[in-house]
Amino acid sequence: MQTLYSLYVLMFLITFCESKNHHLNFNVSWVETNPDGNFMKKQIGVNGQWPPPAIHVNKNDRLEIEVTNLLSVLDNPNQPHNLNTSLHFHGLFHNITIPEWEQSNQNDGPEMVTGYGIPYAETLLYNFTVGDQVGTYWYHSHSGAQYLDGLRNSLIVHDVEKEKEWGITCDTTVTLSELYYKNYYQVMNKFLSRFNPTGAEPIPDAFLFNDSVNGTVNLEFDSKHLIRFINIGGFVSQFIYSPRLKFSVVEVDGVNVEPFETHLIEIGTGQRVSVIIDTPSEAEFQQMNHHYYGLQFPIYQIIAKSMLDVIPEDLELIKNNLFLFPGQEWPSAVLAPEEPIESDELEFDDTSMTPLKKIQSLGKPDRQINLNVKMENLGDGINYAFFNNVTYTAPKVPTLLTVYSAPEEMLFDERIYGDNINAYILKKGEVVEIVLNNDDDNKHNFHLHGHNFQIIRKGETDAGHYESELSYIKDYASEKQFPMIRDTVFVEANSYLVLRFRADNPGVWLFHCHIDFHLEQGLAAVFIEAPDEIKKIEHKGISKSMKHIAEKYRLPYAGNAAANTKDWLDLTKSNRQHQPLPDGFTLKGYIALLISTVVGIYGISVIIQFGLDVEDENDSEASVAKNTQLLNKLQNLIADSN
Ligand SMILES: *[C@@H]1O[C@H](CO)[C@@H](O)[C@H](O)[C@H]1NC(C)=O
Ligand SMILES: *[C@@H]1O[C@H](CO)[C@@H](O)[C@H](O)[C@H]1NC(C)=O
Ligand SMILES: *[C@@H]1O[C@H](CO)[C@@H](O)[C@H](O)[C@H]1NC(C)=O
Ligand SMILES: *[C@@H]1O[C@H](CO)[C@@H](O)[C@H](O)[C@H]1NC(C)=O
Ligand SMILES: *[C@@H]1O[C@H](CO)[C@@H](O)[C@H](O)[C@H]1NC(C)=O
Ligand SMILES: *[C@@H]1O[C@H](CO)[C@@H](O)[C@H](O)[C@H]1NC(C)=O
Ligand SMILES: *[C@@H]1O[C@H](CO)[C@@H](O)[C@H](O)[C@H]1NC(C)=O
Ligand SMILES: [Cu+2]
Repeated sequence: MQTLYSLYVLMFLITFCESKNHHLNFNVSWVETNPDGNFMKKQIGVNGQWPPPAIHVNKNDRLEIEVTNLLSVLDNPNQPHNLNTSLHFHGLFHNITIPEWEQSNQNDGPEMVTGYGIPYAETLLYNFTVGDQVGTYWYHSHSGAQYLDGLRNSLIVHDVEKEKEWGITCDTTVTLSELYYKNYYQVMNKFLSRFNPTGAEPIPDAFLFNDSVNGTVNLEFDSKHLIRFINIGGFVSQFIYSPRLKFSVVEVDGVNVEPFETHLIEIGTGQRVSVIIDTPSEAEFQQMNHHYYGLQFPIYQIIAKSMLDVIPEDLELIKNNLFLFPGQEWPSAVLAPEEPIESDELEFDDTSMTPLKKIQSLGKPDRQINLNVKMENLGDGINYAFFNNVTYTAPKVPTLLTVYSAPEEMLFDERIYGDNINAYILKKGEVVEIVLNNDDDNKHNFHLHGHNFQIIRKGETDAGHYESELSYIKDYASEKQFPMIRDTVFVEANSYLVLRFRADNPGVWLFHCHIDFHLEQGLAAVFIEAPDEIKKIEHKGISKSMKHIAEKYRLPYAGNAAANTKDWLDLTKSNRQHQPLPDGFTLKGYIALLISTVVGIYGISVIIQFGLDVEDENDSEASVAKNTQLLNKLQNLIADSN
């Protein structure tokens, strides 16, 4: 399967010598692709190839990646304007406190958090060491929802000793993602629109298995295979179900775990789960003729259907892929699962796993941060996502550049970072507890940059709010002694999460939902960790290549969130979210208004043609979802007639 897409850079050198420098040039440009065999789509590739290269390095290696933005309108005429790009290295800590590592927080990458995006025809250098981190990571654009167009792939940090200890002879990666036939800015325009008042997420056109379909994973007899599954998509969670060969989960999000045996894993966007398969000998294999599967060894890729608002009839939610043993070929038909599968009923409990390295629960927090998640419309009719009452609205100066430029005495004053980014200042060394209550009836998966965290509590679906006062008065003995640690975790619908980490990594770190649509709706907070240390260690400030970009494009690289360098507490010119909808203006009322507008312009026939429930007094979820879908169609109609 991969022969078509096998043009990638492989830099994995099994060497036992000291750390190595990997210098890469990434020319980022549009590439014609057809990953599912059904649609030619312009996607974002690197050096003329898509998918972008899988990066393989060893522990302690350094990566120098020079990224040049060549996203030309000539190569993709539907591009509305010049697009920025950027890279983020999901799961890597970029620890600046170790002088020998010589690296900057600027390498983390999200636009307007640690720097500016890379404009067309400009180049930015990312230069960092992976340090002592090992395992499965990935990189992706962090400019809007851009990575939905393919600028993402795996970043594997090999730990040669560990791989020897596991006794593996094969090590491969399988990425999971979704494919939209439209380009990301088109998808986003339609999504973040007053014609989509319920915030219904766009439905993917296809789902990919290692950037293709009908995937195969070749196995050898009598050997141990490591398979690193990564969800590099931007929306739905996916399950991998292997009814015949058992998985032994050994690594989750770069954290080695006590081997956990299962046939089913779940991987939300941003998450990684690595498994070992201990394969049969050839003789054993011959005996494995199953009453239903025969000698087929399926890998079912199951889409978490509850996350989709509307399910088109022709969208396959269970995809067939196969393990192939030597001599086997792709059969004329792959068998469906023996028992019917309902994705809503599947469960993979990550909290029941235990990290291999015994790290005690961090115990009583020094600091508690309460974040309540909700989705709501603002006065512009668009559906936004909020932590508490704030939807992340990018500041005028990237937050890290505010840290670099602020006077010493202002650094710990939350106000300078702006009142619309959910800024939280953390003190060096304190134990931080995030209590996240999800008031939305969808599940979300949250990712913290610069850290992984202990999962202290994870409520079941509809468990409601976590009683946060309890965490101070209860005895911590009831907590799991060695809680699970990872960097991206689900909160179930109408439920809660309690996470803890130690603020031992000075930097400006984004905490956000890894469903890219929700991030674009503003579901993000910014942790400004030990700003005094950042300023001291990174006294050189903005990098040469970033400064060049800022100067050329007249972008401010000093000042508070409003780019004010004179009065640090004057934020009058900062970016702010829209005003709320007027009181008593409900979602249903909003839909009714839209419908009457549409009727006004196009007449009732359009409504009838689309079967919109104008008189529908029923505001059940199903009816709202249906109307939303129809409104989307109407919006297209309006767009087409313009
Ligand atoms: C994948 O398999 C399906 C079902 O057998 C087939 O219809 C389709 O053409 C295949 N697609 C590709 C790209 O191989
Ligand atoms: C990147 O593009 C530049 C300018 O078009 C070209 O000179 C360079 O060789 C390209 N680099 C790679 C690695 O393709
Ligand atoms: C990357 O950073 C290292 C450490 O500071 C430095 O030695 C090296 O020259 C840098 N690479 C480039 C291409 O500037
Ligand atoms: C690209 O980034 C520059 C700053 O780097 C910013 O001024 C501009 O608005 C961005 N453009 C887009 C399309 O996001
Ligand atoms: C998946 O694709 C990557 C390249 O992006 C390749 O290295 C890997 O071997 C592929 N995995 C399988 C199972 O073929
Ligand atoms: C959010 O609520 C707080 C406290 O009620 C208030 O001070 C702040 O101005 C509000 N922010 C926004 C953006 O509405
Ligand atoms: C960063 O490095 C320091 C050592 O200087 C260490 O104590 C800390 O745990 C590291 N932080 C992370 C997140 O790895
Ligand atoms: Cu979300």
